[in-house]
Amino acid sequence: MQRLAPALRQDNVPLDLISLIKTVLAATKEISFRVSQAHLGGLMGSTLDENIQGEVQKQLDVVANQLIKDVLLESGFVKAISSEEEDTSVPGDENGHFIVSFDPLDGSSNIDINSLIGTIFSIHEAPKDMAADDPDIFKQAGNKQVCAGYVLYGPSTMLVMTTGSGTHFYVLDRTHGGYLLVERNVQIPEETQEFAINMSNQRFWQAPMQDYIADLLKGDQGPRGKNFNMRWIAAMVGDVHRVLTRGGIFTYPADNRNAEKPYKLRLMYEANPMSFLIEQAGGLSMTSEGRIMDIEPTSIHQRVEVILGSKKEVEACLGYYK
Ligand code: AFP
Repeated sequence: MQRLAPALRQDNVPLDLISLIKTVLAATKEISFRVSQAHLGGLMGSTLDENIQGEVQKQLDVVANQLIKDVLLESGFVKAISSEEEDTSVPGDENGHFIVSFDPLDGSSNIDINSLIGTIFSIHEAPKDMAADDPDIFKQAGNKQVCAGYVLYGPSTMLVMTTGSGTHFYVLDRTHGGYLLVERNVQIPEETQEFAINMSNQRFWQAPMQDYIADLLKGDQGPRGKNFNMRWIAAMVGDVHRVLTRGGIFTYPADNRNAEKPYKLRLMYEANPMSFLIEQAGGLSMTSEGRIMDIEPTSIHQRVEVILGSKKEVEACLGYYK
């Protein structure tokens, strides 16, 4: 099996980006170890703090954030970082070529139940004419990402990553401590009979999503003429990994639970990197109005509607919004 660096060189990834990727992944190996230690490491449960988005921070969230933040800021490759767990962007090296957005531990509510969690990251080139401490440095659309990926801390630790030459799967080989390529150019089947949505929010969705899901539930008796199965992991990394592996549609639609917060998922460190991975695997990643990666961001913690997965199923869903 190919090791990470040769696999990246085969895709003509520049050496400084390879070095940055290896830096991010060094932190994920440490997080993988800490996650596997669970109670033994004394890191279970919540801290007394909330992040800027009003969510209770778990101890592992804080530790994972600190690990990634430290390695990135010490590396010299990074001009600034932004994280789900940081209020604002954090300046790094003025001469750094890249900016990195990340969710250190996605799916925090799964930590206490020993279920799937992961780290999501998104890398852009740093604009040369902007200062490291200017938060506007992050106002770049997802279509300008040079790398995106996640590390899934499951029964095995898997890296799923793209640098724009396909989406590839790697597994962390604990015997030598490196990520090995296990599947190159993953392709999402165009059609599916599996959907992922938090059904408990059904009464809050807009009419088109209500109608779409109602038709899926009618199965072979309804207009779709086939039965659908449902899955919900409550960690986007887990749901997107299933979609990349065997197809499906995953959505966190707009809802009217809170008029000031119609969307749940974050653009910069959830939706954009996942969109890059999904599109590179032949899938679609959209809002009901257009392509997620074409959104021009207005703020670091911006939230967005997400409808992604198997091409034909995403198109079928979007058909209800026309
Ligand atoms: P946190 O990691 O911030 O707790 O949230 C995870 C997440 O943003 C995303 O990974 C899941 O798809 C979604 O929330 C789950 O949301 P529900 O709470 O509605 O199940």
